[in-house]
Amino acid sequence: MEAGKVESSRCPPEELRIRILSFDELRQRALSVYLESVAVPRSIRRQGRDRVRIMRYVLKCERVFQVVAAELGRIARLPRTTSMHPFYAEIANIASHGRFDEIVARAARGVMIVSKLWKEYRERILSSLTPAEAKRLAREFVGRTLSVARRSLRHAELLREAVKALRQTPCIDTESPLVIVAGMPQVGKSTLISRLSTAKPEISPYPFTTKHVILGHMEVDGHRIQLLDTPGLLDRPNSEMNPIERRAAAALRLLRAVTLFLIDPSRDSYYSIDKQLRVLRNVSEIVGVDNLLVVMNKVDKVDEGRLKSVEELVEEAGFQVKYRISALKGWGLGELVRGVVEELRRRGLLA
Ligand SMILES: Nc1nc2c(ncn2[C@@H]2O[C@H](COP(=O)(O)OP(=O)(O)OP(=O)(O)O)[C@@H](O)[C@H]2O)c(=O)[nH]1
Ligand SMILES: [Mg+2]
Repeated sequence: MEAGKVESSRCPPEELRIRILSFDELRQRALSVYLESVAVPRSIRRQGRDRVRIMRYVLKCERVFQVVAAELGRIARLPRTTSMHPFYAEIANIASHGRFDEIVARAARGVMIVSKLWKEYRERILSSLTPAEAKRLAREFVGRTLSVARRSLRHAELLREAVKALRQTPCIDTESPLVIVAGMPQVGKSTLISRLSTAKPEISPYPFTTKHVILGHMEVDGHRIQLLDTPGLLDRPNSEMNPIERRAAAALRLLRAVTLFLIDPSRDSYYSIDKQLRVLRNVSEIVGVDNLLVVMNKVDKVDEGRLKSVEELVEEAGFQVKYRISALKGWGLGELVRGVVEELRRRGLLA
């Protein structure tokens, strides 16, 4: 890929479909290949027993080198976040505490070092005068190679988390229209997504039920529209968010979309209206007030008086409730979908 060119595909890179071994797993593999018996070619066998024994150490060390270099090489070939779409780069960095590229680079350095070591020890073991000397050098080589592997895999755990998080992130086509559903935990985002789209996310009365962004599709007038369910957001700055909230914030910040902000107006809502309005303000700062539609959900639970008073509070905060819906009962969804399509058109995101 050219320098500075960003991956145009919006899927997590294919190369991420690898399993990353821990250092202990790699050491076990390396030691078990070292202990396996090796067949020495006939040409060497003619050179006498000592030569055969020396050659066995060369072949054993070669296998250890191959196992370690292959494993570090697989990591070293992972794409850097700089070549990923910014949304996927952010998902990788959230899980790896911003160290994804550093860990990949560390593995690449590890490959270089073990390759150099192998070149050096191969010569030295081959020139051993006795099998005892070859054995000592072989052990030294294995010890040094494993210590490079240990250093190279120091933060492999974080990389494993990042690969897992990326694999759990759906392919989002940014050339096609996208609608993001956001709001505090428990306002009914997943219920709405499951009503409107092909996605069937988990729904429960516990906050942070949704932990990753989830993509669904709906067909309207022959158009395929993507709907993205997001984890709930709390009222706090990005630096204090947990990784689950940060994934929602990343979607809002880095994907071009129309955002539906859901409010739960009920008296027993999980979070107060005050808190929900503070989060609304934060979200509007991220996506821009023009890219946001405020939607009142759960209207099946509240009387008209309560709805009016919550709407007034929303207005006092500088916003306007555009739609009243009940995702659970399916109320108001036709009007909401028509409004969303209109909004996508207005913003040039739909033909
Ligand atoms: N009465 C009523 N309950 C609803 C409505 N929509 C959602 N709920 C309930 O609210 C609870 C939370 O719903 P979810 O869809 O999981 O909410 P969420 O916003 O995705 O929650 P997180 O994933 O935790 O952020 C569930 O018990 C739903 O049944 C609605 O329109 N009316
Ligand atoms: Mg949810």
